[in-house]
Amino acid sequence: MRRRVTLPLLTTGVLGASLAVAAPAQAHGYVSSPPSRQALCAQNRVPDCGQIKYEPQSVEGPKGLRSCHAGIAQFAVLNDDSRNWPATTVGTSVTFTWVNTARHATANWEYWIGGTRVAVVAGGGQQPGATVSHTVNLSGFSGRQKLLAIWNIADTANAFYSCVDLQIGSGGGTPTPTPTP
Ligand SMILES: [Cu+2]
Repeated sequence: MRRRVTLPLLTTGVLGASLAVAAPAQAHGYVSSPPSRQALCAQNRVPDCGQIKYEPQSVEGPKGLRSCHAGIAQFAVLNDDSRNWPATTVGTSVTFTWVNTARHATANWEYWIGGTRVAVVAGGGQQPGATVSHTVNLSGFSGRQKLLAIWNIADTANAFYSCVDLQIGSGGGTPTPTPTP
């Protein structure tokens, strides 16, 4: 599905840019809250993201990947940890909300931190709503973490990927006081 949209864009330059703006009407899904990397790009909170800004819902690849960009070269910025992605400060219970611009029948949703699958939510092969929220228990993790959220589609070999940068812990958003000399 993604290829139909994006392959022409790679070869048509300026025309491609205008088509890309229209792309969000048709495809897929991504984590909007806490904001995923592609959401931050789409909201202009992180600059210079390239094409993903116009189609944050299009990070689609084979099931089983563990990258932020699903191996898609034009979305490689999403997998670049050196970009200093803003992290959302959260407690240990976090509600993740997906925006689904196409409501694909769902195998499940997975939430990973590093090599640990911290949560899985069954989809039952059903079509989800236009938004889906899951509350995930992240106790056992603290500090800055990169969480990978995965939406596994029931009737294709593919999944959608969203990386969410979190600052997990007791701070509750209170800045750490700066020591005075
Ligand atoms: Cu789709």
